Amino acid sequence: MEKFSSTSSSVSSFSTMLSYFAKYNNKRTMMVVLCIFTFFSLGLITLSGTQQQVLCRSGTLSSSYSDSTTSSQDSSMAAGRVKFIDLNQLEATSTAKERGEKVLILTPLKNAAKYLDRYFELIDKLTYPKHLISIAFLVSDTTDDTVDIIRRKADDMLNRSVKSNENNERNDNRYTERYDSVTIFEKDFDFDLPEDKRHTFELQPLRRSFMARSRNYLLSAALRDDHAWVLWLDVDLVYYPDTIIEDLQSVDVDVVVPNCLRETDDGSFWGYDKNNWQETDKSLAIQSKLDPDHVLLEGYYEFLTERYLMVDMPTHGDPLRKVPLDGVGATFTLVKSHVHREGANFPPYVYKHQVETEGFAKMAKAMGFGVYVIILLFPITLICIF
Ligand SMILES: Nc1nc2c(ncn2[C@@H]2O[C@H](COP(=O)(O)OP(=O)(O)O)[C@@H](O)[C@H]2O)c(=O)[nH]1
Ligand SMILES: [Mg+2]
Repeated sequence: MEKFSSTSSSVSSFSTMLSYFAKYNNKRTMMVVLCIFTFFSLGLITLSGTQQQVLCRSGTLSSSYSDSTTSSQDSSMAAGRVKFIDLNQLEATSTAKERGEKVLILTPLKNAAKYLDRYFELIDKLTYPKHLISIAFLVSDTTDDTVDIIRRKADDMLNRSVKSNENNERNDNRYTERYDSVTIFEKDFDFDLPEDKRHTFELQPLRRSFMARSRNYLLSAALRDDHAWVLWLDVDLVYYPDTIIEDLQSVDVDVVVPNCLRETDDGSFWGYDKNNWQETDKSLAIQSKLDPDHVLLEGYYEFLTERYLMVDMPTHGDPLRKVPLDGVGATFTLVKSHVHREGANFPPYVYKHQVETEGFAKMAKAMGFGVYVIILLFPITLICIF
């Protein structure tokens, strides 16, 4: 509005000048004034256009296909620029928070509307600085309002007001409550299993193979050059400690998972994630006789693997005691981003008798990375809906 009124006042003073010069019949001077005026008007119009574009962009949700299409159209109009990014500077360390290292939270979703309130509530309680957190979703084969709910939540998370510190100063990043980014990717695989068949033994390799494809899609679409950490987080958790990111980072290993429990009807807690395990001499002996395409699964009586499951490991001692693993789930899995960047992802094919998350652990180990669990039940414990 301000800009518009200043432009219109220039126009009116210009016509006053014109009539003045017309009155005194000075054609040459009129031409000079006309040129100067045209020059300044064009400058004003260009400037106002640029500012509007910047204003529109700040505070918008960086999600949806159409949003990104618009921005790529914009950038295709701009002149190309060479980018130089020194990935040697990208580190994931035990003092990530102090060093301002960015964390990318990745969650695959399918008809997840009923879990999203709690999911966002828990993330919002995390003590890791919000401006260092990006969240990305891959929504597949979904018929409920998952995407709309995320859009609404994300709008708040990206545009909420900035908290002031004690002296009412608002210019310090440490006081921002806004997240770095929230991105929703949608990709259907047309894979549909009836709810009562989802966990049947025979269908697990196929189901897990589709999960692997979803995770790889999400990872390759969302990982930016400034993300130092990747946190795989399932949507259906009901509790985890606020400091869990810092706690897991403090043990400073390539891949780390916390223990994961579920609460039973009588109020006691039981180990949940059977995908966290160590190989044993017996399990390796069994595998040596198996067809290479045979997929092993935990928690099914149909085939006993003889592995040492994390849910059966003793839960006492140092709160941050770490135990090496050979297989992991992805209920809550923190990965230094270089592990993924160097090529460890989720095999949708059979790799060393595993697919998806346990296959990822096997791949990471084969590449020489460390894979661990922090075993003590409290404070690093999750309680999952099952
Ligand atoms: N993209 C995608 N996500 C899925 C699919 N099935 C489950 N999920 C998501 O993957 C995560 C783990 O799924 P869940 O059903 O809890 O697996 P479980 O804990 O092994 O039984 C959750 O965040 C789900 O919303 C699927 O077919 N496609
Ligand atoms: Mg689950």
